[in-house]
Amino acid sequence: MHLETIAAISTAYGTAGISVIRVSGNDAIIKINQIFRGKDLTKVKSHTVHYGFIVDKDNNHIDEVMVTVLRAPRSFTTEDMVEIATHGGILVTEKVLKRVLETGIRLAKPGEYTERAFIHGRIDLAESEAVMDLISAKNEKAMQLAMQALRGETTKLINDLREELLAIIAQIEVNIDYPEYDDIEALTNAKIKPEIIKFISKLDEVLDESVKGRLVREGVETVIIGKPNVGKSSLLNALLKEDRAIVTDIAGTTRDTIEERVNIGGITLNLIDTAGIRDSSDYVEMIGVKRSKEAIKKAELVILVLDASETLSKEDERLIELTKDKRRIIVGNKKDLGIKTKLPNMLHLSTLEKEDIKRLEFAILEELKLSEINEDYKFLSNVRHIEKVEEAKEALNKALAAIEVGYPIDIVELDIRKAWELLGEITGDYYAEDLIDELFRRFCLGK
Ligand SMILES: Nc1nc2c(ncn2[C@@H]2O[C@H](COP(=O)(O)OP(=O)(O)OP(=O)(O)O)[C@@H](O)[C@H]2O)c(=O)[nH]1
Ligand SMILES: [Mg+2]
Repeated sequence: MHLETIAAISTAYGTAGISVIRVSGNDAIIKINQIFRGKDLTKVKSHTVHYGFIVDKDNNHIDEVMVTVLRAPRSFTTEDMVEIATHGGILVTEKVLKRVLETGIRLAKPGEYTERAFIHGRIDLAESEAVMDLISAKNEKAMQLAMQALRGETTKLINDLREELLAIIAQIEVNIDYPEYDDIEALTNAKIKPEIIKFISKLDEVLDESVKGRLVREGVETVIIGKPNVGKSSLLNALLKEDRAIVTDIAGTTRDTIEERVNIGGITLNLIDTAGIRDSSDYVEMIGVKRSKEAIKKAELVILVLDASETLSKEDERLIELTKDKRRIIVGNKKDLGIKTKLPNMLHLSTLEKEDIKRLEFAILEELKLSEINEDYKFLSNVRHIEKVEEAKEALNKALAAIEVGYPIDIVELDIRKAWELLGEITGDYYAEDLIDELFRRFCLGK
């Protein structure tokens, strides 16, 4: 397939030690050779680096550069590639790029290098998206997940699932050609139906596990709530390991929500400290309390702080009730003052004790069940992939419904095939042009 030769600045825009301009396509080496003074690049071996100068039309030096030559197919795009390392600096880099484009090379679109790797079959769609996920990973775990997908583990998971579905389809086909059962109903009810049910439960498993993937990528919305003065802000500071929120012994110190990101065992928590909740006549505090309640609604994890050195108050009980359906951790704070309140699952601690904070961090990971995330790769972290699995599940539920009402087997088969195709859209075995376009344009320029 012949595609135009493209170029773009692949390093971040700004002043830096060096910048890299990437060129890819059939004419990459010949064209860059025309504006390069140094060795004859058309003659050098692949994967070698060469010192020289990029020159303008009058042979004046624009910049002193190092040029890497990568010959097809051993490059990121599988095309001939040249990477020009210029002196960092916006002006110099742009001048060199302008000169590169003067040779007739076109400016690359965002994600076009990765798109080419996909078009040429070096990576599949799921792997391309993993490249993007890797670039935008905000924490260690998200990075690990993207790396796993990049190594092809998403592809393997999906291909295995598709294989199973294909086996079901094959059974139907065989039975249409060589009927083992006298009537269709016997076949669908005895064989196909239980297999679809089993397959749906497998998809459910993947979907359940995938929630973790999303939490890892996007961070976990975590809200700290409790009565005034129980030590919520102290807890926020302890988790952040800095004095972010104001702590005083005056009830009602925190009046508005405070948001901070904190990294726990490679997981990002979007931590929100709230105004203490109580019935109040203070207008400002009332608004704060309202926000706290909203924060609880949105939260994926609630840390409910109680003062364990006192007995439970009505407000405490209300908060316990209010958060009972949430993923939550109940903290019994101020244990150094003596413990008067004990509840099942209550984690007694003091915000002043480093060891206690470590125990809390561990409890958070346990609660999110994210501590063992690496062991088994049975989930997806990319939102588009998750949606496709959900759609496949819908199609299979339709197939089941069709069996229920006694539709002919070839009608049932249509829905099963649909599910098979939908799963194929994850790896790009099935795809629409505009999907590909849209996906790759989300990349950054030069990738
Ligand atoms: N003894 C003891 N005091 C604590 C502990 N944690 C916090 N405190 C104290 O409790 C008081 C209230 O702490 P804050 O962190 O401001 O409490 P808060 O829940 O954010 O209070 P509001 O913002 O008013 O709702 C401060 O005087 C803290 O020093 C602890 O573990 N033990
Ligand atoms: Mg506070």
